[in-house]
Amino acid sequence: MKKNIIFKIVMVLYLSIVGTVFTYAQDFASKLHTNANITSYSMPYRLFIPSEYNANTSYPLVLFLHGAGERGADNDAQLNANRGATLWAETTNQDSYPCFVVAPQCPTTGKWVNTDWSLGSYSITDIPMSTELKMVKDIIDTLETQYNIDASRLYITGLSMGGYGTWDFILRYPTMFKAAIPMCGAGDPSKASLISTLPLWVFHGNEDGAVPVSGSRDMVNAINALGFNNREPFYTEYNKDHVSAYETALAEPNLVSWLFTTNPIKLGLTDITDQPGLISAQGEDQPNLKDYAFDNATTTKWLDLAGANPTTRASWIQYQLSGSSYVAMQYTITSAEDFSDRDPKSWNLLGSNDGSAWTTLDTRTNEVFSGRSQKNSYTLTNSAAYTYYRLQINSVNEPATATGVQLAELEILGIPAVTSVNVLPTILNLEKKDIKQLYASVVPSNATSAVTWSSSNEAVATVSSTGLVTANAAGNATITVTAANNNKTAICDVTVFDNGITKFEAENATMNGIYIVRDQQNYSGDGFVANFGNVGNSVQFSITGATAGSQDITLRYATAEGGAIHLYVNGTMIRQVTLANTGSWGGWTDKVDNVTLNAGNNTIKYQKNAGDDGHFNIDYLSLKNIETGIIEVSNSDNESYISLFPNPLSTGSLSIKLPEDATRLSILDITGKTVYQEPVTKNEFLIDRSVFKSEGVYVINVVTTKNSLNKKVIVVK
Ligand SMILES: [Ca+2]
Ligand SMILES: [Ca+2]
Ligand SMILES: [Ca+2]
Repeated sequence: MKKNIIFKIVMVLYLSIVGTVFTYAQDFASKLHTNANITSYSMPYRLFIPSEYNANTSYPLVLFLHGAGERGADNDAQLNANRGATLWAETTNQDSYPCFVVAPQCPTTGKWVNTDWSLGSYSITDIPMSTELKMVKDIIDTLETQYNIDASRLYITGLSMGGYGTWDFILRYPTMFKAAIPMCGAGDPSKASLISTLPLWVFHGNEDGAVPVSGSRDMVNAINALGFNNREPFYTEYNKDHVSAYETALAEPNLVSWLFTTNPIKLGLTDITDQPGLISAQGEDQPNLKDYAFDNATTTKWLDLAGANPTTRASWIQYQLSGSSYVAMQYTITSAEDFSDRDPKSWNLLGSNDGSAWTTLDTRTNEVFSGRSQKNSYTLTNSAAYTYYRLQINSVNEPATATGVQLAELEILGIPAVTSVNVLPTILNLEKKDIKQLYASVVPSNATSAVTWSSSNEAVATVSSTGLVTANAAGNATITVTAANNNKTAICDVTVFDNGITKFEAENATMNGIYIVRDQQNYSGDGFVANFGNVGNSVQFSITGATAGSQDITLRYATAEGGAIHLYVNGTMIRQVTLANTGSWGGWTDKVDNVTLNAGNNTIKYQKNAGDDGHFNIDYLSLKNIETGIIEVSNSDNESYISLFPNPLSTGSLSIKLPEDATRLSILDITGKTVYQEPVTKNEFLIDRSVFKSEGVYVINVVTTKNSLNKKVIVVK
């Protein structure tokens, strides 16, 4: 893991020295912005001015917000770490889309958004706009007074910490930018309606270990929940880690042209007949051709005289989509401006995917158009997608007098079909009682759809309505997620083991100098920990309910280089442990050690000491003989910082108040398994009793910026 990162940094530096990035960086003027009304420091920024700049022409402007690693005062790192700023200044792109590019640099002490970027979604109400972002806005406002910049064509993009900055900026100033590209960041989903019509192309990697992918998913889901938004593209999720994801996004071939040509989003259903397609009809009569049924003008019409059935004037007209299929949900017919006897009266709306096998979507008889150029609307109950839609007209209004059938417009309204559903992960290996969150996403991402979850074997594993899997007993089960739109499914194969072990996940342990990563496959729980490069870096497991005496402890780890680390039990150094090369950073292997434990609470720590070498990914520590009937977790000394009410909990919900610097709330059952966890975005929680599956003692664990606090709650059912 660590090694991968180092390699990547070396690659980026190499490219920036010999590649094109550096060349364009030279074309950016180095500037310093001061505004004592906002802050006392001056903010460095780089400014690219279009080479053919002419003050009589107005130009668009692209603002780029860099990531945390490029903070500082050198006014250089934000240009050279990646193509986030320089992409827009590259000659080929300037030739097509001349624009200003602004790349401010955040001081090392600041953030674009004052939230911990490992936490994902946050509240813009709770977290005021940062001084740094205020300075950025002031830079843009000032540049607009100095150059001929088109205020209606301001664009914003940013990655990582700058992805947060991008969401924050557009949520606080929803009409300032014409379009935005937030990469690998997070925002405030509760405010999604503010940007419901803003064109967005959102990027994230689902192996992101720095900013959780939930940050982008939460925003995308919140925007989709507002209704059919007709965005395409909208959200691109790669099977990649943090850095690879935004580097891949910056290399998307259509990214630049998309930004400069996208227009405000039209909310609501799409008229399928406005998408590219082929029109056909049973017949048509000059000059009232079939195309005039789809030209969005009620003054023009399609008329079928010769082709119509002479008795009923029955006929048909059809629209075949050239591109992907749509789910029709509504349609409208507008009567022509003359000859009411030619109006359609009875018809079927048909759908097909091959033009020969047709499904009836709707049947109408004795419909009346109350006037000329009258639009009637009809709702469908349909979730299937089709590429062919045909209006089969069975009779006209007055067949006795009508010389044909005609209509002014046919609209078929719907949403893009879900073409596939993805579930992550696709394979789950769980120990009995493990709980694991599954994630579903639909393709294309603007094809909004409700999803449902089911298990093939609930005795082995159950799944909640939100995709939370609980392992109940040894065996196999298949979890299926189904998208209502077009009925597409995806599966996750679950294998549950019952080895009588209790897992203590490294990502829930106390960390010193290390961090949570998710960029390898097949880890247990919510991730693993890495960065054991420095002396003193450690992971410490709090073991509850241990049996006294000699015990085997099993560390699950992976390393592509091998090395050694020191093992401590209850603060005492036991021995140096060799962790052999497992062949790759995701080559998970068990390392068994024998130690002596006390009854009840123990700490087991793996720490990098002088003389140890190598980097490791550590997934979890597992033990047998963990007592499940007793819990001996001590309340933390400063337990008063966690306030629980009522305790014991017999009815209602549990009220939890946390210290101001809390970052994560977890609830563990008597075996030490996490039954509930969420990042702390507020300091008061109401936990529903359903979280506590059975009667007994539970531990409320709170991670703060300084330490990890525990407090027990007794649940009486
Ligand atoms: Ca139309
Ligand atoms: Ca027309
Ligand atoms: Ca783990």
